[in-house]
Amino acid sequence: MSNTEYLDVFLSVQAFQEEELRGKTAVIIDVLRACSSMTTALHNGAKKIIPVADMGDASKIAQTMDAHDFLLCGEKNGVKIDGYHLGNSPLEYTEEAVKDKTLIFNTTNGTKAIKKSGLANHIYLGTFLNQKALVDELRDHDDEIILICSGWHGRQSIEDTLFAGAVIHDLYNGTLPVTARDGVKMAFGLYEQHKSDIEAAIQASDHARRLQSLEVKKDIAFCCQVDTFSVLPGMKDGILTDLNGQG
Ligand code: 3SL
Repeated sequence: MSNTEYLDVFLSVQAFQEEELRGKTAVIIDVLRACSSMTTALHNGAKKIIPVADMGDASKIAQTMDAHDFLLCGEKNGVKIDGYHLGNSPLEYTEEAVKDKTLIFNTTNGTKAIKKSGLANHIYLGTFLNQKALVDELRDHDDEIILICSGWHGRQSIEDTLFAGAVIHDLYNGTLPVTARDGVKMAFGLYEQHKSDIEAAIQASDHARRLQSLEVKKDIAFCCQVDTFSVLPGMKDGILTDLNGQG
């Protein structure tokens, strides 16, 4: 990528207005754990994912579907929502659990970021798990790309900003032009500082501490794996599928 005018980073869901994404390419980042769970689910054969903003929308969609075809998935305060089939640990999204199912997905920050990006021309999910698949796709784009860090309740998160920095590092082959935008420079700088041990930086994050208190420590190491899957989760008409179709 040469033109620095065409890349920016928003550090949380509350850091942008929907109109700012009109006609652009949006990458939704929620490393811990929503995007990692959805990426894992598509790799393991989930038919499609319907991200929703809240439990009410999830229920309305579920009522229109055959009970055998869908799973209600997601969390509130990091814990599986009562009455849902699955929570938000990527380790739950096994082939046995999700193959050929439609997942109705509702989380605290990640699915809200997806829904807020509806005016974008292209919407992808980005995680360390599918980093190369995402970067390979972005290299083919000549439109404006916005990396959207889901963060936590409007605040920035180290894990999401680090992944944005990893994508920026790859897109610019490790050398950032001085004309890069502030958010791009911040994410790139954070990545340069921690690229030798990403997991250590994320294990020391605010969100990792929240997850450790919920006894889901294994999720953190899983979400820090790089290029584990070749899936490219992409949105069309409100539905996420694997655009690489390989799973
Ligand atoms: O914020 C979200 O969307 C979730 O990823 C948060 S949690 O990891 O399930 O707590």
